[in-house]
Amino acid sequence: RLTRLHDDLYARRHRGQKSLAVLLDPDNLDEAACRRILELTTAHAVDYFFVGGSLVTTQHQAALLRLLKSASDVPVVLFPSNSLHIDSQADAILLLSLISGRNPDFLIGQHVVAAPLLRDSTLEILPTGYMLVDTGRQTTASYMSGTTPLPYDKPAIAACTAMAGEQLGLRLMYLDGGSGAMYPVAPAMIRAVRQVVDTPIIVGGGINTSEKAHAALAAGADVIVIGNQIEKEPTFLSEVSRVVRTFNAVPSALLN
Ligand code: 1GP
Repeated sequence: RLTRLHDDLYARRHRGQKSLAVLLDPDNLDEAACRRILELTTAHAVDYFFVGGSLVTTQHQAALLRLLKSASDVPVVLFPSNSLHIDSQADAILLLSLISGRNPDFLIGQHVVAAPLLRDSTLEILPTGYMLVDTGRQTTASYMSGTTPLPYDKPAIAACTAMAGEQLGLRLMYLDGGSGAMYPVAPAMIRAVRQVVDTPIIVGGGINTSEKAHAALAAGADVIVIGNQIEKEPTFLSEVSRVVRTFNAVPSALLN
């Protein structure tokens, strides 16, 4: 089994190097929009493409993956909502266990169905503790998963949840306000999780300004994920990649 992306994420984490992931939702992007984003990524460092959505209603994912793999060297990571979205054209998969929720289907059920498919695929598996956070309105992810997100202002619950996830062997933690969240996960919550786990921390949902990107990274996020805002305004990519570069140019001790 490959561990290339896993090792890279941990090496970056230990160097204090921050990363940018662009989330591409096959439902929201046509080929032209995707090509436009790809053009911009050649000039502005993107570290990962995440592909997926909480509810995929079209059959565009395979074509999107084909396009990404043919036009770019950026690693492509599946961000699946269920076992139907496994596709070996990608490099890796976030094998999400929805540890903020209490729905057994998203803690282990989907994984049982996916296990033989993943065994026979070429995908690198990234076991990920996925935590949905309440950010002001019900998101597709929380509705579709039938789970209650973590309360926005309870960092201790998030910290204990992440700790439990790490103790169970999960290798990444993903704090997600959900796509198009009204506001992003609170820096206090990111900080609380940062203090208790050694895993790389991915943060996404509602990061639509440079300030919000900066706040998430300064609080301890290793990877920030941007979806909606780049779909709406692809040039946001240059702004946000500048923020990530600024972090990587300064010794991390001065920023965290
Ligand atoms: C959602 O973390 C991602 O799962 C990205 O969210 O689309 O709001 O950037 P946005």
